[in-house]
Amino acid sequence: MSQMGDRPNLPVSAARIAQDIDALAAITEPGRPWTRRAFSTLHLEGRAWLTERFRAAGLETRIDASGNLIGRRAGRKPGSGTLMLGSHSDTVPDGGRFDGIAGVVAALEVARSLADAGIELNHDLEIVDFLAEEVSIFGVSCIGSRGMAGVRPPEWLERQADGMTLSQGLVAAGGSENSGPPRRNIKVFLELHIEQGPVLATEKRDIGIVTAISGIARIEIVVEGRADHAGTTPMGARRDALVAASKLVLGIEHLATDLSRQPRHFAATVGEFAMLPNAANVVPSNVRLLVDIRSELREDLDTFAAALSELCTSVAKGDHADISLRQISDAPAVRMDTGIGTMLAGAVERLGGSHRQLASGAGHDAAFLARISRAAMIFIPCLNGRSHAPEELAENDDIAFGAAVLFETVRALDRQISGRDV
Ligand code: HGY
Ligand code: MN
Ligand code: MN
Repeated sequence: MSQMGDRPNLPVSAARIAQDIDALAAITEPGRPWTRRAFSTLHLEGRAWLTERFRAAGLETRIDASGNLIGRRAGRKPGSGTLMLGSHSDTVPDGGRFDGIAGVVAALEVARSLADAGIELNHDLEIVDFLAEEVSIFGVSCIGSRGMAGVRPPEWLERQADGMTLSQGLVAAGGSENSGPPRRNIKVFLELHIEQGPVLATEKRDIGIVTAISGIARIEIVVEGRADHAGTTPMGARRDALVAASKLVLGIEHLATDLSRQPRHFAATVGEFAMLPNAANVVPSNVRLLVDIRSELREDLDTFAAALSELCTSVAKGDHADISLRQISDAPAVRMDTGIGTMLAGAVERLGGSHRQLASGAGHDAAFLARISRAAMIFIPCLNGRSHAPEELAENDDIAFGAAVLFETVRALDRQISGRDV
């Protein structure tokens, strides 16, 4: 964790970063710190606040067709292409103040600090708050960044939640159902994010240089049993959907624990679970589970998916349940740009910090930006590696140090990348 006292003055303002983090954290569902879900009025309120801060930094603001908030400053050499920095400001329910938000605020601080220093880049600069990076009410994630990359599945537009379709949600967020062609001419995308794991904090490193972002697949499982009277139905004559689903949950945990023992990242979680009719005196008739699967290697995901299908077949037979599986999303693992990773490491060293490489078990918008530009990420430590929980905590000095690394790297990239680079 950075000891700011023993370092040169950073080219960014830690105080401004702290103000922005606190101001956004105040925009949350009361009594549910911190909850600012995509497609909610609170998210729109947070967006309005960010828009004002982007404009105060001298950025032109717009919402693109995919619902992303973009602040732009034209470069000195038109046609040189865009250097883009950003992350997301939506949260999981009862989540943290820093997941995504630290990256948006750090990116904004880079834009402010460049202006303060009178530095005019050759390239256009864009600061982005991506729409719905977290698994949203529509059950899918990275909606804005997939749209920008031109890979948002068209069938997602009809997904329903809270009385609206995703298409309507996009329009309400200022976008449109037609995301348009993939963005072109983004030369580099950089994202700062909290690690959401324990490595940097344990090793007392300032920065993680992300090597790869795990693949993420999500599979919906529906278990159909039969509603019956809880008092009169003999135990041997039931088709209890909850008992069958519970065997699936334990089997999934067992399969994933086995696969996680290999020297590469693997995890699987049943994070959504709904049962019907959910009444004390009725044998459960239906359970819906959403399985979230993370793998650094495609073959591990395929191994897990095959074993999951066998597990469902055997539980269906043993528990007289009908079990159906449906793949909801399947994003492959993505490697980050090694050349830019080296530049980021150089910036850390020039600023007197320590760094190490690590893969990301968490998904990020950078995984989709990597399809249309060179992409790289840095992690900053978070307390005890906790995230997606109110206990999530990143030190402001660590965010500021990460913002300074981005500031130095943007300047180096601007000098290094000429118009002819791809
Ligand atoms: O779920 C994730 O990996 C990310 O935090 N959205
Ligand atoms: Mn995030
Ligand atoms: Mn998250």
